[in-house]
Amino acid sequence: MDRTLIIIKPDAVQRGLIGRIIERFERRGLLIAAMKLMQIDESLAERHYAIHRGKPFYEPLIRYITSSPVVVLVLEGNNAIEIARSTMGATNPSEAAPGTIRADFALEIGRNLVHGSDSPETAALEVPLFFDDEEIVSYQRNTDPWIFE
Ligand code: DAT
Ligand code: MG
Repeated sequence: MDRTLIIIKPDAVQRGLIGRIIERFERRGLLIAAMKLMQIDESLAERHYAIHRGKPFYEPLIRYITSSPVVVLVLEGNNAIEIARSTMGATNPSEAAPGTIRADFALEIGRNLVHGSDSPETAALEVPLFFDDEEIVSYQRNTDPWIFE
């Protein structure tokens, strides 16, 4: 089973889209292993987006992600990383495929509603930034055999 870190970003929280975004992941069958509402401070934002430091959009990105509370989740499932990213759509909502979260609810790259880890290596770095081990719950659902072959 793979794990991915999802952030429902400040614009999504402010716009009342938390439930509709979580529903997209939940209805595909991904398992919610951890979830909380929190405020990202500057130090956490800088660690999470360290790879983008120095890029022209870095400062606005840090301001955006720290501007209001977010909801963070750990999702689990076979290919959870790719599946979550395909559910989210392309980074720029104007290029995202219809039916994806970013295409259906967003217009601009700097207000793209949701973050998802982009590789197993990234997920392994990102998950511990947001969750302690004991916050991640390991469990099985009675529906799992109907979702995972
Ligand atoms: P993603 O969030 O799809 O993994 P990313 O890791 O390349 O995309 O970038 C992180 C965030 O930074 C992205 O969600 C929005 C912002 N961003 C990326 N490229 C950008 C650009 N060219 N102009 C403005 N913002 C950008
Ligand atoms: Mg990324």
